[in-house]
Amino acid sequence: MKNLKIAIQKSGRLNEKSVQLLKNCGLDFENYKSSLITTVNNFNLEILFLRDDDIPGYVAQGIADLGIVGENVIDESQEKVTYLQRLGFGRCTLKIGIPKDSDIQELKDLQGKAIATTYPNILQEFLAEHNLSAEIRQISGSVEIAPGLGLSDAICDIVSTGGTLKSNGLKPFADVRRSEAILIGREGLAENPILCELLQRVQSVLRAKE
Ligand code: PRT
Ligand code: ZN
Repeated sequence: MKNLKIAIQKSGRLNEKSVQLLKNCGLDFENYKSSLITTVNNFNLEILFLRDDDIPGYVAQGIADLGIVGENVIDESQEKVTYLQRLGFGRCTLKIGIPKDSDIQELKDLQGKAIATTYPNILQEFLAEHNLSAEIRQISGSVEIAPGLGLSDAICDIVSTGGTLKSNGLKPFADVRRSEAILIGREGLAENPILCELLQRVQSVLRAKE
């Protein structure tokens, strides 16, 4: 039977837990940091190590059959993929943060303001849901310093402990969406016997953790 390919994050916050989950499923593979693809010795699976942002697109295009990636990244990508299993790690919330001394008090005060983010699509959807229009300033990182530099009135970024907001003179203002790591698949994969076996193993690993 043809091997399936699963894409996981090469390095970063989801890498270690993704590797651990696959190992806990009984999969035997070398976790080479330098190679971008590895074959599982005892299961019909190959593992691709990618930037997380590329995972939804690879799966949507069928270059990878499966992927492990944060919901925030899936939503932002707007790619069409199937949710197979919520994985319970990588939990965080995409939030709007404002300077500690900001005069923004209610959601409607965001009207016409500038908001810096690396998540322009999710933010646009959130603003539209609340009938707001704001200027979305898309930047590629270090979003939390934007208000201090006079680049924006607010930010929209991932928060987990809140420490980064605080140390940049910001406070959480509104929750945009929660996120956790998800096992995704390309469309039309549902009946695949390798996937069924893998999914059963993943679910029993998750159950054992409860
Ligand atoms: O290199 P690559 O593109 O693959 O990785 P990346 O740098 O884009 O992502 P990475 O590794 O930082 O995060 C991967 C995924 O982990 C994210 O897409 C989220 O789904 C999830 N996750 C969980 C987080 C956090 N927690 C998190 N705290 N992603 C980012 N952060 C950052 C956040 O951007 C902010 O700068 O941590 C800072 C806030 O943390 P606190 O604890 O100070 O609030
Ligand atoms: Zn990324």
